[in-house]
Amino acid sequence: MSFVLYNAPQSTCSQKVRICLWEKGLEFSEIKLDLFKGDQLTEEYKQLNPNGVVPTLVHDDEIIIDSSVIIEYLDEQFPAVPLSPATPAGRAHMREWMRFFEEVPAPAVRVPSYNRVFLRHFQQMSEEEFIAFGESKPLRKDFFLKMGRKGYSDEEMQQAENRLRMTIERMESQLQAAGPWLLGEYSLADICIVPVIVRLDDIGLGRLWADCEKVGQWYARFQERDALQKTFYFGSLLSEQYGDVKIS
Ligand SMILES: N[C@@H](CCC(=O)N[C@@H](CS)C(=O)NCC(=O)O)C(=O)O
Repeated sequence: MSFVLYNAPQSTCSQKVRICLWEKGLEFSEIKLDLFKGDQLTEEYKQLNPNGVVPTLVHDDEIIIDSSVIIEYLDEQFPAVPLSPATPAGRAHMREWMRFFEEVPAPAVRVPSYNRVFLRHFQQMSEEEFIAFGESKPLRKDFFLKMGRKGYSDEEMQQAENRLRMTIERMESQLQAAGPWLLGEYSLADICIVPVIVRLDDIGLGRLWADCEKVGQWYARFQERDALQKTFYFGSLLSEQYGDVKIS
């Protein structure tokens, strides 16, 4: 049995899958893609993942794409370490959280990440290079070209921060009601959101949960997990590459 994970050290979607693999105790090899060089946009990679994004998991001959799909696949295939509730209703509630995380905080966290860190790579490109890079993106061409090389406006930054804060407030209420993990027991729902929380912490937005005691405790508990420590090997945090990122 073999697992090859095409991913990027700093990508939050990739980190979700690495955490899940480590939690399951599954050995895997990593192929690291440089997303600024466009490794994810080559024809060869798009044969594996037509969306031109990471992560992609190759399990023996099976190619699985999309981080949430991958972690649900792993959980079904390898139930010895269960990461989903035992009942259909419990699993439905877990997926409600996962879909919410995909829809709200996952896109929102890209906004401060782009403005504070990623934008500098695009500003170094010529206009032609930038347009060609945007044109080659299967999923986010229009969004990318519309954003241009100026980044998001202050209003868009504020809206993203509001969505992230709303997520954290929902987590706080849920942890108060269920706890110590989002569904009481540790599950894929926790794995789905923790890379976003790590990213916010890393880029100096930890104040978003300064008054949320339960979220703070949940995060501290996560940091003690082996799977999290292994996932965040050196180079997985933006601050380890970009010295100026931790500004509040
Ligand atoms: N829904 C997809 C989204 C994947 C995604 O957006 N990946 C980002 C990194 S977290 C990426 O590859 N970005 C490169 C690009 O947009 O060119 C998933 O969860 O796997």
